[in-house]
Amino acid sequence: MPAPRTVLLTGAAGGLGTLMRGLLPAYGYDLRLFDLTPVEGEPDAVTADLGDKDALREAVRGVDAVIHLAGISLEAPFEKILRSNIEGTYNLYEAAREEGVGRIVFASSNHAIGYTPRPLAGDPLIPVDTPRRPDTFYGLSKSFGEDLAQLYWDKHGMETVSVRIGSCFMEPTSVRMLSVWMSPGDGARLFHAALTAEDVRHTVVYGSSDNTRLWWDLTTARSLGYDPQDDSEQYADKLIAEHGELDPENPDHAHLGGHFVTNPPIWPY
Ligand code: NAI
Ligand code: 15L
Repeated sequence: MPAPRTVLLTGAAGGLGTLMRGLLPAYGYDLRLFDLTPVEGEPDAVTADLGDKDALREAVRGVDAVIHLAGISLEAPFEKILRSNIEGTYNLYEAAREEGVGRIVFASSNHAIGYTPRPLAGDPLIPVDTPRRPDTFYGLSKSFGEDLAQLYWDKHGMETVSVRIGSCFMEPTSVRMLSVWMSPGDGARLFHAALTAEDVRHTVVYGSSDNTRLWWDLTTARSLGYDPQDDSEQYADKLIAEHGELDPENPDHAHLGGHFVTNPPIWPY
């Protein structure tokens, strides 16, 4: 596959989309933007719902690849998750198939495996082939997305890198995030690797920086050429002084998905 240049970024108005709009053009990408919400300062962005198949078809026409970030990013009633994340992701894959787009980078989430016990000191890192254990309907939709990606590789030869993102924000804000944080710079490095690696078929990777307190195995991400540069450890003293160390008896601290297991944040719209 020739290196992609024109890339559709869905979810461009969101938190991660905004960070990536700032960082990815430096890698030489020409971004086409798509979101339900207008993208500030971007009059050419497509403002449409993932349920609008015609808009999606037009948006993917002529692009080399898609970074699919759009969707509900927290917990919500099943019917809403069904529409935006399950049907919406299916609509995107169908549009991409019909228009001959060869590569998708899918924003999966750590919440596809959120019920997995988080490793304690001395335990092995969590591998990418650990059984999926979604912690919410939201996590379930990411699990669906990964299976959809596998189906579209097996049946149609469309490639996907499913990135099980940890927490991609400017800084980690909890002790859990010391383990799962992905700096925005490393996020852009990983998306670039996922867009340009050869023969990815359907590859699942974890999306985080090279954190000292890492819970999962970054080998598969590194095999795409990802070379993380950041480590959350610089924030550890401050966060631990504020919140204390994780308590393995507390269910929020005992599972990879953190408080999504017991009391997930709810999508406000
Ligand atoms: P966000 O909630 O800030 O952005 C999501 C964007 O998707 C919003 O701009 C929203 O308008 C758009 N959207 C929602 N439903 C839509 C629909 N039906 N049609 C078109 N657009 C729609 O979320 P964030 O943090 O930017 O995350 C982006 C993606 O990455 C999401 O898929 C999320 O699940 C995933 N992710 C993010 C993580 C993070 O740390 N930021 C961690 C794990 C996964
Ligand atoms: C996610 O999947 C969410 O989209 C994001 O808002 C964070 O909550 C992140 O996981 C996390 O686990 O910190």
